[in-house]
Amino acid sequence: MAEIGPNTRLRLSPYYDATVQEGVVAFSPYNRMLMPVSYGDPMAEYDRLMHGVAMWDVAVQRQVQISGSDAARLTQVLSLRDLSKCAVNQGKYVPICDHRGVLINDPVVLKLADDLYWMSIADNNMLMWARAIAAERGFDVDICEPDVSPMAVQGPKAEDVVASIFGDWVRDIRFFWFAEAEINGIPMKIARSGFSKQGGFELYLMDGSRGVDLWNIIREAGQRFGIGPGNPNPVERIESGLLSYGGDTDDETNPFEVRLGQYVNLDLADDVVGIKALRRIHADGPKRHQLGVRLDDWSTQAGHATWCDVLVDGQKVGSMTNGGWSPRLHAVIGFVLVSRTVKIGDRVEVVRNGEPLPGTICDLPFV
Ligand code: THG
Repeated sequence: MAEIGPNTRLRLSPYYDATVQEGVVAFSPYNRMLMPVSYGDPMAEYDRLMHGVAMWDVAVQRQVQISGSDAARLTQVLSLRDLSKCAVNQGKYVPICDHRGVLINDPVVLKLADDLYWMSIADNNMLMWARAIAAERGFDVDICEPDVSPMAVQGPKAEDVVASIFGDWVRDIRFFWFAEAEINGIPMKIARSGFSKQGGFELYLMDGSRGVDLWNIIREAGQRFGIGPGNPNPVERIESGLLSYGGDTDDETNPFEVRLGQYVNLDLADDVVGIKALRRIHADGPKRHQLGVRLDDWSTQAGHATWCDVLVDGQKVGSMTNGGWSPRLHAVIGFVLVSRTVKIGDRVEVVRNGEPLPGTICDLPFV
């Protein structure tokens, strides 16, 4: 097998050796790191998430830490969602836009203290962005990427696994809230969150030298619940309607196009980056929208497809940004980003490997 590194531009996850031990067979680049995306048996990985419990190396979900007397101000200036009611130990899913109103990230923002925030980011350089905006505004903040590496434990049995290690108190953590925890001297935050709709927790490991130790503790405790490795599941998240920034968005996408309008507060102060552009876009009405597509040919069980042209009467109206076989719906399904003229129920063709495949536009989420 080819080796990776040593390389200062491609950082390794603290769970890397453990995932190799588990038999990882594919990675995807994300935030100058590698995210495991397959352990070689997609159906088993899907089943564990749906019916059991899976553990994911999501250390690529890096944290941008903002501290200092202007930390709350900067975090709000970067965020299109009102954070004034976000409590200490609470997280919020937040769209971040550039000055054009184009989505440039959709992190989970965690408030650790009145003057200390983490943005748990998707794949884009938000450290640089936060520093640039802070400097332009003259804010008194410190911004860094701390030694924090999330691991997700997801699925209907995730709570039992996490409670068996840390105690029953974790069952009381509310959705998107978090608490401090420790096991065998390994410091972390435990949040009820994760990139699936099957429930579970994210453990924000706060000591990168203990990654394999933490992996093994979860692995052993999860044994009797049938735990196994997995990753943010490419089909479950489509079935559930979860957006992948960069996967389903391009360099023109605004939050209203991709169903994030509910997280945008247009009455935020004018100094929020992108707010003025978003007010205009909202008034004019966005040009595209994200919907679902369900292909007719149920035998098309080919692998995952990305950014396929979507045609109506032979004319391109947008793209299927991501699609694949859904075991729950017994069909190939996908997200489409298409012109506003395309409506639910419309018949379209999705061009996959040069072949136009007929399908029907539908509402989201699929389930
Ligand atoms: N967890 C953490 N960091 C992350 C992700 C994560 N960083 C990268 C990426 N994922 C950020 N994007 C998302 C997208 C969706 C959700 C979380 C992060 C999510 N959405 C729920 C939904 O849409 O139903 C809940 C949103 C809400 O209503 O609050 O969970 O997964 N740490």
